Amino acid sequence: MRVARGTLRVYTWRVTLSELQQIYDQPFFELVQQGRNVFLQHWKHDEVQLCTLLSIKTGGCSEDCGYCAQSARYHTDVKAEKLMETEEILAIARRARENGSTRFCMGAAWKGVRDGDPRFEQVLGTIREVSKLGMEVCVTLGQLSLTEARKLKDAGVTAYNHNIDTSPEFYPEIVSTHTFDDRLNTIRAVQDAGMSVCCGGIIGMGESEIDRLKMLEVLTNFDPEPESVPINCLMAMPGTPLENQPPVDVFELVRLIATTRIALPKSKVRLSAGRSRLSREAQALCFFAGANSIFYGDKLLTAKNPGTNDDRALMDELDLVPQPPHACTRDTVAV
Ligand code: SAM
Ligand code: DTB
Ligand code: SF4
Repeated sequence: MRVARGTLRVYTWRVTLSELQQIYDQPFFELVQQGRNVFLQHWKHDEVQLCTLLSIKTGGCSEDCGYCAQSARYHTDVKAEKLMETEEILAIARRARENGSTRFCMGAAWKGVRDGDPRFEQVLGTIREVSKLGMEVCVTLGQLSLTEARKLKDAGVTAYNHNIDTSPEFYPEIVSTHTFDDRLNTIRAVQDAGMSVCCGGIIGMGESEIDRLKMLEVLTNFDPEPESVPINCLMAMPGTPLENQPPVDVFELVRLIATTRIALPKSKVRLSAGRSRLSREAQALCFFAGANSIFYGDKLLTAKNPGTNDDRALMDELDLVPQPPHACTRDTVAV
């Protein structure tokens, strides 16, 4: 049953695994309709957040995440590069803002960051500059502790992306160089520093339906709930252990998006990696079911994304408009 948590903050609702299963197993159109209704209760019906993603440090990562082309352990097409300079990043961030993005997300292929490391200092300097542009600033730099999290917040980060990626049980099948609990500890540090958490996962790695729902169960237990939830479909990257995974069934994706929307009504649900393989109609169904954020730009970190012209045309055809920065749900006050 639903349990109200907290008395000082707005009430949040914890959804159990069996409730998630019941939601997910509804007849398809009932599920999609419920997702739509929950979405309309909390969000402007026609707004989609446009996020630009930039890989500021590509490849050469020590970790062995089985889906990732940036791991140094696999022979992929990705070459290791050094950390980009602030000016170069700033120029791209300015262009992203001119193109209508309201969130700028910078990703680094690192196991994590340490206070005192000159590269971390360099990233803090970059964030200070990017945050002056008025977009939401998100970074994904791997593991950190409270010290680094506080510094990132002070520099101007609004959200930290750190995905749990799948269920706790399936996680060790995909990654051996760090644990699911390591991921949770980083997320806790981000929350303790007062940053928003962007946390979601990947489907299509060989996990079961129950793994996907267990992942959602973990996300619904976050306190506070994640500000945004990226749902990535695996981009099967040549050279990685998961290179031969078949594509995700689109109706399974829509079911998961609707279930996420219902379980986490106030989170932005981001239709993330894998959009390049979805038809316009499939994407429209994802938006209808409750997705309200996308990565906007021809490239994700290393993999393909739909072109900006195609995305602009799709938004026009569906009468969707970009969500302004720092938008929040109807029942939440911006701080
Ligand atoms: N190194 C940091 C980390 O692991 O948190 C930040 C970058 S990492 C590439 C960010 C996220 O991208 C991963 O957690 C995963 O969800 C997603 N991702 C990476 N490769 C992917 C792929 N091939 N397909 C779909 N999502 C992917
Ligand atoms: C997230 O959940 N998806 C983005 C972002 N957070 C960093 C990354 C997708 C990466 C897709 C594979 C690639 O580009 O290498
Ligand atoms: Fe490294 Fe992140 Fe890729 Fe894992 S997902 S190999 S930690 S860049």
